Amino acid sequence: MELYGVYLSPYTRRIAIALNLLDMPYTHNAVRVFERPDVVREHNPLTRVPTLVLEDGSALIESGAILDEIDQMAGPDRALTPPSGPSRRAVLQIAALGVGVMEKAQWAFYETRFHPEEKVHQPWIDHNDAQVIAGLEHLNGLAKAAGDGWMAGTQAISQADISVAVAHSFAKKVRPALTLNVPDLDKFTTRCEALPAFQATAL
Ligand SMILES: N[C@@H](CCC(=O)N[C@@H](CS)C(=O)NCC(=O)O)C(=O)O
Repeated sequence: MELYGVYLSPYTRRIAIALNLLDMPYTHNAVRVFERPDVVREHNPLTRVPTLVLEDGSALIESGAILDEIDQMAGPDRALTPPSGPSRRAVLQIAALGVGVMEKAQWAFYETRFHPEEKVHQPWIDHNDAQVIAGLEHLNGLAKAAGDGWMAGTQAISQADISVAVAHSFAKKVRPALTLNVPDLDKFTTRCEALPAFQATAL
């Protein structure tokens, strides 16, 4: 398998960490999609990462759909999102909060990255930043409730934990000026980032 995209992309990073946790070997193609769109377009008509190219040459796109397929390959006992029941809902909903934080931090970041100064709309940046802060504060409460356990109450690390920690680290990286008061989430993310599966994808 070949995973396209840099680890600064939180969507790419959550795929890489899932593959690492499941001991599924892959080659990492750290292509910068805005610099080499041709490399990505060859496999993904949308020219976006993550794109995961399988051994048979077929390409998977969209991180949620890719993770679903990875879980299918791993089987129900190892899947990072439980196949059914209340814990599946909990994992998916917490992971969705993480993905929402990723998107909002990305949009605030893109506003200055891709617009000339005179076209940057500060109220839109503020709108997204406020949602990043609200999302992370909510996740701080979940981290507090989880204590030394996992976010969705699972026995082992799940996709909820991966997506939350990746989102938090990404938000801190691309929105460094935000004032965040999330001590329990800080502790949780530090714990996740210390795991070998995360370390192998360091930002
Ligand atoms: N919803 C998509 C988001 C993917 C995404 O936004 N990727 C960014 C990099 S972080 C990208 O490829 N941007 C290039 C572009 O949109 O032109 C997913 O979860 O995979």
